[in-house]
Parts: sequence; structure tokens; C-alpha cells
Amino acid sequence: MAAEVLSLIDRVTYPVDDRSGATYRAMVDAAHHQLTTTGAAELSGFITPDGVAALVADAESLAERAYHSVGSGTAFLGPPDTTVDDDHPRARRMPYGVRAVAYDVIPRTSPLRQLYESPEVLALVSDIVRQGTLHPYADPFGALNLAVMGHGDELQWHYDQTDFVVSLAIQAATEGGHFEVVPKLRERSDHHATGERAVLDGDHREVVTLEMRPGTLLIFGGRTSLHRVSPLSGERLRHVGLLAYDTEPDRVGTEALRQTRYGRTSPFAEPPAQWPIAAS
Ligand SMILES: O=C(O)CCC(=O)C(=O)O
Ligand SMILES: [Fe+2]
Repeated sequence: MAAEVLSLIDRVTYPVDDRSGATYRAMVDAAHHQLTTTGAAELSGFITPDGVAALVADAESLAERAYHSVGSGTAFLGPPDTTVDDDHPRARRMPYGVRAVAYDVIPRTSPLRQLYESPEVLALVSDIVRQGTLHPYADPFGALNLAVMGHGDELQWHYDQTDFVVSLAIQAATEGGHFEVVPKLRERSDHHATGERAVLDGDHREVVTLEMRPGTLLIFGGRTSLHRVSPLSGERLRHVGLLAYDTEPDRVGTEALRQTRYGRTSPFAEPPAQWPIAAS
């Protein structure tokens, strides 16, 4: 099984099965440097074209397991700050619409799940991030998500609550759905949130679009770089795998977050074979 999933990876450029080799060392050094200087390490072509085809087929079959949440959120996540004006970036609410397939409903045979669970991918992320021993995130919903976005969906400008996020681009939308970033904006932020306000008001001069071509593995420092997924349109779904790791072995998310993002709070013990679940 493990050997099979590694065949999805371009191991000439990313020899994850030869960690002591010179190619691997140079590759992770370059990615670590890119992450610390720009806030993002882009491993383009990480997945081979055949591997992308397998991930697309898998994602299309998993899409019906997604929970669609629509609402409004702030840039700093968490509840709006009530001590500032409604218009302040700490208080302003912006619309989002996203669909998430939770880890507990992703079958063990899914190539996305097998990539997430492979020791080689965990080692690769650890070797690039360099924040001590990393563990797969212990949350039964949030450890691995397939984020599915379709016509009318978007994800508002925000900072993440974790230091880094690993995403795997699987399929691009027909139109829009771009991953837009203001690198390291938070490091320049003042208490008026001047920089954030400009971006929220539509000043995109400092916005860069990360390409997220299918097959790209992106390691992103989302706590310091303001980012969003721009509004989508068209028939084709945007598919991105979100692979979560933590420096602590047993941290989990809150019940409130489970309810908003996945529409339920108790995980399945084993991924359901059929969907929708037959009423019992
Ligand atoms: O879908 C993506 O590319 C990134 C999503 C994101 O920013 C998040 O889940 O925090
Ligand atoms: Fe994010």
C-alpha cells in the first residue's frame, strides 16, 4: 500500500524515499528558505500527471460527502472584536461559502488519505518546516480535509489559527477560486490594522496569487500572511486537500468548530462504505 501511494509522487524531483540523498537535502533546504523568506513553500509538480488524475477521480467521488457551510467570518477568525468600530478589520464580517469533506468520512482506500498517512510525506513536511517533531493532527474531523468549492463559493480574507497549513492542489475551478496572499502582512500590522483595512477595502497592490496548479504541494505560513480564496464561478469544482499536522501529539479542535464546519460533532468510528448513509 505505502509503496503504491509513493508512485503518485514525482520522486525524481522530490525523492521522499531517499532522505539522506543530496537531491532531497537540497530540495528541502530550498523549500525551507522559501517558506521563511516569503511565507510559502511551493512544491510544484509534486504529484505526477497520472497521480493528479487519480486524485481528481477520488475527489469527484468524495465531493458528495462534503458539508456546505455558508456564513460570515472575520479576518482574525474568532468572534468580532466589540471594542472597535464595526468597520474595523477586527470586527468586519465577510461572507464565505465552503464545502469540507472531513477526515472521518474519507475511505482508507482514498489516495489522498494514503498520501496524508504516509510516513514519507510527514517526514518531508517536518524537514521543510523545522519546528521539531510533527504529528498528524489528532482531530478526527480536521486532520485531513478535502475542500470542495463550487459556483458562488469563496473564503474570506483571513489569518489561520495554526502556524502552517499544507495543501495539495487537485483541480482548479472553471473561473476564480484563486489563492490570494499578502505575504507576512501581520508582521507589519499596527493596532488600527491599517494594512488589513486597505486589502479588505479592495487595495490589491500587495496581493500575490499563488498558482496552485494541480499537483502542487504548498506549505503555507497562514498565521502571518493574510489570504483568501477568491469567488468562484462555473461548473468545475475546485478541489484542494488540506493536510494538518501539529507539534503536539493529541490536540483536537473545538465542538463549535466541528458544528460550523462539518455540521456534526461525533465522528464515525470507520469511514462509511456508502453515501448517503442509509437511515437506520
Ligand atoms: O482552500 C485553500 O486553498 C486554502 C483554505 C484556507 O485558507 C483555510 O482553510 O484556512
Ligand atoms: Fe486559511
